[in-house]
Amino acid sequence: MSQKISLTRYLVEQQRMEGHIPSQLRLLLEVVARACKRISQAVNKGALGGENSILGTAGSENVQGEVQKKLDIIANEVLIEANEWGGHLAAMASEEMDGIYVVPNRYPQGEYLLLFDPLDGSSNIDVNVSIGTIFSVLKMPEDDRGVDEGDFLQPGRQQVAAGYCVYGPQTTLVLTVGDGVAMFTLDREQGSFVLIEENVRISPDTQEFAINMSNMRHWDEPVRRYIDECLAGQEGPRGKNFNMRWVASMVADVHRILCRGGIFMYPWDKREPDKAGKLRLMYEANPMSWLIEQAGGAATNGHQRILDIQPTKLHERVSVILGSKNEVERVTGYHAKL
Ligand code: P6P
Repeated sequence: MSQKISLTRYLVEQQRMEGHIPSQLRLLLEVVARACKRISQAVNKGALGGENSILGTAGSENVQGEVQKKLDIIANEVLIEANEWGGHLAAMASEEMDGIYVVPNRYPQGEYLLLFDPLDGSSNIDVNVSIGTIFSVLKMPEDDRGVDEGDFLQPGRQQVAAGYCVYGPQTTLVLTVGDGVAMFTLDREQGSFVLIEENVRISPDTQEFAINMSNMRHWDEPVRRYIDECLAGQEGPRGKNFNMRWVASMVADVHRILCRGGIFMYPWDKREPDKAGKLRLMYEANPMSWLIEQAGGAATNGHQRILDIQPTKLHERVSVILGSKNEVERVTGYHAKL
């Protein structure tokens, strides 16, 4: 039987043999993985908590103006508590927190910045559909002044690690440190993440698109053209039929694309023209775009590579078109013809 490789062993090998990651980053990623295990346990409880059920809303809103679910707050607290004392981080940023969280003085400060969406797709929590944690790691800029929000405003190409943990039929952690994409599934009997796939590759072509079709009347022309052509099927200009999926949980849609190809789009639309898009650049689009590129796919905002976008705000939003390279390039090309 082939020997099971744990996340710990994979990271030690990335540190020792590939020279890809220093020990501080390896240790940080181990802590994030342990936090995801704890979140997975909380998610799996569902309504079993009785009157202390972790389902339902927390009666508050986050900085995005979105109603917070109890699990959004629980997951955020788990990630903060797990990561603040280890000495790897200078600060953290979360979809669920207005400002950055600077590591308290009582703990040693490290050289990394951790950003996360603690529980992406939380509208699916109460109906038992896959959700997930998305994380991104940046290095502190090289200077000796204290950490502030400006230190986080780095383009996605500066990431040193990125990944997500999807809480679905399996709890699977997907990670890149710049040496391709590896997938690890949680072995609950062992209590550890076990390598199931490394060097994940996405086919450059696909017949499957993911978009929220209910927004069709609000889309810009290039997106409408692309989807209309997909819907025209083999009698249309594409000469092939397409399938559609939309989980309304980015982690689940991106995981499917990493597993079998596809294109995911959450484009700008005219409902709120001043907003670049719905999804957040720093802790959703950037980590997912790096994973997709590391697996041979592409990710743009319709006009430029997402990883080259220079952020101006921590909770900046962005239009997202990512997945199978040839399809992303086609949609981006339609935008260029505007
Ligand atoms: P809609 C979840 O709230 C999320 O941020 C992404 O995970 C998901 O792809 C998208 O929003 C779903 O948006 O408008 O379809 O509910």
